[in-house]
Amino acid sequence: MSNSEIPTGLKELLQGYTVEVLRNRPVDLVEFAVRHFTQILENQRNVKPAKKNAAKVARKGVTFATSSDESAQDGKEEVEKEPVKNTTGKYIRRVSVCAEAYNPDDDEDDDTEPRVVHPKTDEQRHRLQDACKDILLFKTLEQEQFSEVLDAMFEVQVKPQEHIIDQGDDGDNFYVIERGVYDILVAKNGVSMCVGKYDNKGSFGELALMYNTPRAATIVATQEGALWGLDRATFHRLIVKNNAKKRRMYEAFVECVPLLKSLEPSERMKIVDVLGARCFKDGERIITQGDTADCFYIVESGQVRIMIKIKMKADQQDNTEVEVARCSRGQYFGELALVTNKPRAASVYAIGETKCLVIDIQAFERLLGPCKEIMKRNISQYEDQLVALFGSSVDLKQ
Ligand code: 1OR
Ligand code: 1OR
Repeated sequence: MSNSEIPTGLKELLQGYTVEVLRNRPVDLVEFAVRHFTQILENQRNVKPAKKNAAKVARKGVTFATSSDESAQDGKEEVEKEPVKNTTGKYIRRVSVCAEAYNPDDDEDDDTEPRVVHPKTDEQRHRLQDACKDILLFKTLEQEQFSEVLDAMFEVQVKPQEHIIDQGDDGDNFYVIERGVYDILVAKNGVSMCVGKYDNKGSFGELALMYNTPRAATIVATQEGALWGLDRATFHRLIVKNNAKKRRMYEAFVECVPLLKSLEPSERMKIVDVLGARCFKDGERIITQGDTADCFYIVESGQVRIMIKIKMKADQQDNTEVEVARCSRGQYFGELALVTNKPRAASVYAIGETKCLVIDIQAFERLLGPCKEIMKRNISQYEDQLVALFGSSVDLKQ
């Protein structure tokens, strides 16, 4: 039947696409297909002479360009102008930088770049190590890479009301907070809103460097403070390269996490880019009831026990911790305090050696919005479950 005949060239076209997919491992297959076939079309039509970077753009595949950056969607790429330092040491805006397709596997010439080292006193190094010990982006680095990161970091003193980052600017540095409180402001339709804050810990400024996009928010110090900066080139060489490894390691796992099923593959990969992995020993406390919350967890291996402090009315015995639930591979915990904006409602302990993926509150807000309905539905069952477990003779003790 002529209708079902395979058109000439179809097999080769699909094979070519498949080969490119296997080589580049793009997150978004459809977007990658559009780029791939557009490139073939352009080559066939020979519309314009091949641009120096055209092949590279097509090869890179995945793009996380923001919608404001139309040139990236056109597939254009401009030569990046190096940032220029002004007198205060802050990089001023480069003339024009387009968001380029992002592929953390792309090694470029990173290995030939000179290592940046900012010498530090023992006291400085001590403070730096302390500030960096819980930074999620550093949690999956090998020891050697982590040392290089520490070597490259430099101290920044901050004055009240100082803008560390301005939304829309090009990215210069990534920052780790040693101390100080910093407001996160996001402007939409000309109106700037405070959407959160960093309180003496955490890090910011990774997005523009990871995806080569304009700064997504403004960060303002509300008081005197201190930061540690990491330059763009070193961030690329160590963190972005490590993200390629992270993607390979966690791609299959995050696909199987029921909570994340409703997300697009590219959204799941953005979660992988910013998550950290933490290992806990048997019995180690991961969350303490009553604490302020700053992150969210997914169990990768092992198990956790959720314990609630209750006051039994019958015998007035205080502080009894009771197990109310367990989570194992693929399940999450620590969402309740983030969703309700309240202290941690339970303590969580590792059962055996346990590994969890950790996402900070800002990334949780930014990337897990679409999953919040599912979480809220499950949260509404917590109270019911408590009553079912213990009857009405218990009070939740904060
Ligand atoms: P950057 O390089 O884009 C601004 O520079 C930084 O602010 C950004 O990296 C993040 O590290 C940090 N949306 C976007 N960026 C945020 C957000 C955020 N919060 C912190 N940053 N949202 C707020 C979530 C509480 C979403 C707002 C809609
Ligand atoms: P969090 O941020 O409050 C403790 O930190 C976490 O334990 C909590 O988020 C949930 O993810 C998890 N009550 C309270 N927290 C629970 C419960 C729970 N189950 C799991 N978590 N239950 C009833 C008591 C009100 C569940 C009983 C099955």
